[in-house]
Formats: sequence, C-alpha cells, structure tokens
Amino acid sequence: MLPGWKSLAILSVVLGAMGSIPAHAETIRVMVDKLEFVPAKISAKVGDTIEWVSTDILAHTATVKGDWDVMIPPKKTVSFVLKKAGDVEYYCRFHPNMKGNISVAPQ
Ligand SMILES: [Cu+2]
Repeated sequence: MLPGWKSLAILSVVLGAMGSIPAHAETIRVMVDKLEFVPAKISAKVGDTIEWVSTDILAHTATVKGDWDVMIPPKKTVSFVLKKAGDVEYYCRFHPNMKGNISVAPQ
C-alpha cells in the first residue's frame, strides 16, 4: 500500500518544522570509498559533527596538519565534532592524494 498524499503532506510539514529549529548542531556524512572522500568539499559550522562512513577495505585518516587527526578503520564509521571556524583542508596520512575540505562557519 502506498501512503496517501495526506500523510506525505503531514510528514513534509513535520520535517519542515524540524529544519527551522535555529542553529542546532548537525551531523554531516562523508563517504570514504576507493581512496576518495565523497563529497570532497562540504560546509559545516562549529559544533557540527562530521561522520566518515568507510566502505573501503583500507584504513584511512582524516588529518589536518598541526591540528586534528582522526583514524578511519576499514568498514567503520567514525565521527568528529568541529570546534573552530575556518577553512579546513584535510587529507589521509596513508594516501596523501586523498583530500577533503570543510568550510566551517562560526556558530
Ligand atoms: Cu587513505
């Protein structure tokens, strides 16, 4: 049975209301597969969580030179809370060609 248009309309109103809650922290998902961060470029704000979901068979890291370093084991999901604003370039220590960018807005 397909849901009726009325229940879909109610659902979209509920989701719309959730989206309008001001400045709540979000979780932003980045897939890690075949030596790539997807999407490579994301926007976030201070307090948001980045969740790297690896479907790769290799271990990776999300590393910012002189700052944070997150291990991403094969086929695991790891998360990291952004603590400061700025344009963040990160890469994988094991595969320096793997690069990502997070534009972190102040809260
Ligand atoms: Cu890697």
